[in-house]
Amino acid sequence: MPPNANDVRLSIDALTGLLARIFRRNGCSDRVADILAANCAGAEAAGSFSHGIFRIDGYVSTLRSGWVDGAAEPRVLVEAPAYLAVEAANGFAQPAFLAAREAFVERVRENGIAFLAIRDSHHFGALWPDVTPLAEEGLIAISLVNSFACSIPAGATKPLFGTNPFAFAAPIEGDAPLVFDFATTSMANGDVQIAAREGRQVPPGTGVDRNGAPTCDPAAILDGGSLVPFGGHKGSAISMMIELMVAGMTGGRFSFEVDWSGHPGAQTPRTGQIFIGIDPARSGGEGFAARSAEFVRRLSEAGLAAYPGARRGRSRGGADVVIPRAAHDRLEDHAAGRI
Ligand code: NDP
Ligand code: PYC
Repeated sequence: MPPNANDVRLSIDALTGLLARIFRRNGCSDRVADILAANCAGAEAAGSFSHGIFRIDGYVSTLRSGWVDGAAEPRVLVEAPAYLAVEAANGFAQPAFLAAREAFVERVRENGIAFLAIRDSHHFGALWPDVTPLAEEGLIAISLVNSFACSIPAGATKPLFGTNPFAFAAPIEGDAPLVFDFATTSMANGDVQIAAREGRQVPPGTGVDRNGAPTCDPAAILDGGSLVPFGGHKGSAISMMIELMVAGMTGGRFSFEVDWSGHPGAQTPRTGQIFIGIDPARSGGEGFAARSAEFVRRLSEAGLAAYPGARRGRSRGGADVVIPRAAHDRLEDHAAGRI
């Protein structure tokens, strides 16, 4: 169907190319530009709008502020047979992960399980593009990232945790991997920003204002207020674990240690990221692949129209992306250096 006059339709490849031009113009190496562009275009195409083209202004301002190094060269360190570390050197996390990916997968297959700890990295995207390809290769993958202090632990009074996303991917025999990936706050900070921009209220329970009073006004949450973890003490404990696993384990910053005040315009948290990879072919007993297929068949019988990841996995690759014309023009302006 043709888009209306206020929209622009383009292929994912065309959008990726346009975004890569923006990243290159703002100091990213060709490799980093291509990796970030693919992540961002993929998120936009999949409807993960909080980490799609909405983030481009933030990427540009953070790169221009000098807070992040768009051409950083990650260094991969073998700490133990099944434990790799990556020193991201103040670059983005996705290129740091990809620098270690082959060695990580080798170690997962050799040992049945491996851990990858990335430190001194920035993650400003969705995590599912990091973990889904691992499940497509037959592995189970978990990835965790912390961000910046904008969430009040359950029972506390001040923000300490980040929005701390949690991603999980598992292969399903004969079908798309099962993948979930979400912030451990009531809402991702990006979605609060989008709600504020569009003048929409957020649901009750999303956050508090600067006085600690519950509010549905996204601007009040962003302006001195705070998000809260999802699910009360349960989500709060998961967010707490993510701080420990990501910052504690990697040597990266805790969310409360992120201080970008010396870099006006900086928006990408400088923290870390971890991956746990498991080779389910090593599990004893009945094969995981067959068990997983039976599991999703039962989910369907129980009435679930699509398990998480199925929609995106089954429609992979082909469809065009439709974006508002004003947003597209702004991307072209960024790419041409007019803004
Ligand atoms: P959502 O609350 O939108 O949840 C998304 C996940 O839940 C997806 O895996 C989705 O699967 C699944 N899902 C959604 N609805 C249902 C449902 N009704 N039944 C079953 N599963 C469902 O995610 P968030 O808004 O919290 O996060 C959005 C993105 O933001 C994530 O990709 C996350 O990584 C990213 N993020 C990144 C941060 C960073 O520091 N880099 C910080 C915070 C968030 P499906 O897509 O298949 O429907
Ligand atoms: O949307 O919560 C978010 C977020 C934080 C850092 C990157 N994205």
